[in-house]
Amino acid sequence: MRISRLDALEVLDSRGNPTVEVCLQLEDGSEGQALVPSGASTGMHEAAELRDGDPRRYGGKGVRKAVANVRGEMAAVLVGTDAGEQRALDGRLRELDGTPHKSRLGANAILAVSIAHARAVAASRRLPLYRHLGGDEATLLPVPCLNVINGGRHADNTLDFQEFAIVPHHAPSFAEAVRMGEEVSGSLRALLREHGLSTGVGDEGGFAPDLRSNEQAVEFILKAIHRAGYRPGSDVSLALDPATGEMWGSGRYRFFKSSGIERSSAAMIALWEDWVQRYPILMLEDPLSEHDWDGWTALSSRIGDQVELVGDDIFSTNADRLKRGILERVANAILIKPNQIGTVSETLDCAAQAKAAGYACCVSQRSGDTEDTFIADLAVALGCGQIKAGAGCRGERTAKFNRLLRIEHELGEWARFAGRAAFIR
Ligand code: 2PG
Ligand code: MG
Repeated sequence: MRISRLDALEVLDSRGNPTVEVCLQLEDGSEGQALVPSGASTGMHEAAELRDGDPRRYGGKGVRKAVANVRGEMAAVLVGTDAGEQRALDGRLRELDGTPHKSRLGANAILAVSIAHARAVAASRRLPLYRHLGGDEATLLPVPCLNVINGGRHADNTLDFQEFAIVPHHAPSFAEAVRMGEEVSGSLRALLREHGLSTGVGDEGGFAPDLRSNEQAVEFILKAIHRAGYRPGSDVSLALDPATGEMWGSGRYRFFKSSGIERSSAAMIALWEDWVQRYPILMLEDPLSEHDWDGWTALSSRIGDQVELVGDDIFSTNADRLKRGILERVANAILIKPNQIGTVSETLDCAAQAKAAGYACCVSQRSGDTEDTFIADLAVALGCGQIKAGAGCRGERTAKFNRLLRIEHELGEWARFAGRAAFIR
């Protein structure tokens, strides 16, 4: 089956920034489309997004060069050739780019082609994307982590920590978990209103109130869980992504939005030990910076048996970095973001490596996202049981939840819900 057409254009992401959309067609008429997301709190080792840098358009954020690379160089090489296996296509794209971080053609251009290819081949095989990528065993629906309070680089408020999420794990199905999550979210909205706080939302759809402290965000969420009729810890737990890479500088962590106080790595470790004791935290992502490997090792040995410690920036969905992490006993889980590495097959390989080492995987959105639902299918294909896709609010976030609701519906009695067992502790 040959690739008959490859097209691209500049469209918008949820922050109103330009991003790449690709459409790839096969000679049997099957078609795959893809839009790529973009992060705000990015790791240093992520694959490189290609932006135009022309200050006269979108403040330099245009992606016309990336689009031109798809329509020009990539189309010239791929159109008319056998669509083949995903791995072969991704290998060709990497080779064509020729740089370690996909900076020449742009990881945004490469990933869009890679995902569009996966979708076109799935369509040609008449399979849903999750089954095309994950095979017949792809029947496990992930537990959704709903990011109900936004801070850090994702909101203009007083919170240093980026994501305060709820994890409705004690549910019989994905649909029921989403319902529980939305009910807690509704209680939280009411609580914030009662306290005269803003219920406007941040980049990932969670509320973004000006609170006194990061702890207060947790306290509000725990109250909201109770008010919605659920038990914190037993029915609905917490997941935090403080994204501490954004707080890091000169070997210390600065609480840059609240107090301005700086803490050493040891003091941050003490803070997390305390929080994990006090609050029902199931998942703690990027509790330390990607530059603080020693801190990560120390933290992992201290609380790695009590909580899922997820490496986002430190691993950047990169199999080599994960390998080092496994050797140095850093974290016990990895965040999987396709655009951190830039192709579908490298994303699948990284997740497979994590699984083989006994690490949990959580598939994730980016803070600048789109209506593309690839990560929903990816989570089911991997059978990893965890996804973070923002709050159940804002179209680019609900698109993922709605896709998972449809997958669950389509699987019918074959569908299984991951529940608490998907988490490492
Ligand atoms: C994160 C992400 C997604 P960003 O840090 O995990 O929630 O944020 O896309 O800004 O890196
Ligand atoms: Mg993160």
